[in-house]
Amino acid sequence: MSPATQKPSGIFITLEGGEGSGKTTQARRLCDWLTTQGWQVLHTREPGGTLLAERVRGLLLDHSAEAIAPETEAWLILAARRQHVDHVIKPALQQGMIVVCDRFSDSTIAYQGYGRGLDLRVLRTMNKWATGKLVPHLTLLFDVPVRVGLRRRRSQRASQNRIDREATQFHEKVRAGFRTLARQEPRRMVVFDASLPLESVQQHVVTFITRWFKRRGIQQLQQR
Ligand code: Z5A
Repeated sequence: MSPATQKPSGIFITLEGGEGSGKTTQARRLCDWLTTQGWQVLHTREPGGTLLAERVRGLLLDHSAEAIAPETEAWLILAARRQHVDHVIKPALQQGMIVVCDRFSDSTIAYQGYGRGLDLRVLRTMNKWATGKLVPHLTLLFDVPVRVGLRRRRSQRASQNRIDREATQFHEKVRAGFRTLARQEPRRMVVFDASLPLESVQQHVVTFITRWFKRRGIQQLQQR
């Protein structure tokens, strides 16, 4: 059986949001907190997470490369996802770990679908194919006004990657796309106000996750 068809037993949490929403910072802090709680945690990201997928990430974000068609962009991201799922995410879940992933399939719907205008139905089918139908147990969406996120991003980095450089209108569509997804799947996707100070956002995340675990009786898993 290929790794993508085995039933996983760990917990899969993804973090999503637009540029400068703070999800990378929150992912790191969440992993640290989960580790102090005694969990075995894998922190990973998309595009990326394997040697091959990180190379694809480099191609995708390089603004000096040739122009990339939206369809090419989608195929590259999905190819990287399959590698990541098969070689990193599913094996970790099968070991009972908590996998915390910075971006996953919702980013494809938000960026390539709502942002670039590719057909959402086609992207959903491709996502299923790339993930072997793996869906996160929980997705934390960090929502921040585009101008705030872009300002944070610019103050953080001297150079901008290919997708950062898109017009504000593109980032607005991506944000609206994420918010639509959260409305469509409220049980899986939880929205956090990422314009709050960093420490407050982190506190909201920890409080939410603690309750989420409790509701599912997940603290028992920790004893295993
Ligand atoms: N992409 C796609 O198109 N389709 C897909 O399917 C997937 C991805 C999976 C990855 O690039 C790109 O790939 C991404 C979408 C596309 N677009 N771009 N660009 P990336 O990893 O370089 O970019 P990113 O994912 O957008 O995020 P990032 O650099 O990791 O930023 P972030 O996670 O949103 O924020 P951060 O690094 O945690 O914080 C940014 C700064 O803000 C930093 O200085 C923090 O200290 C500060 N910060 C964070 N939170 C706060 C609060 N609450 N207040 C004040 N300041 C804060």
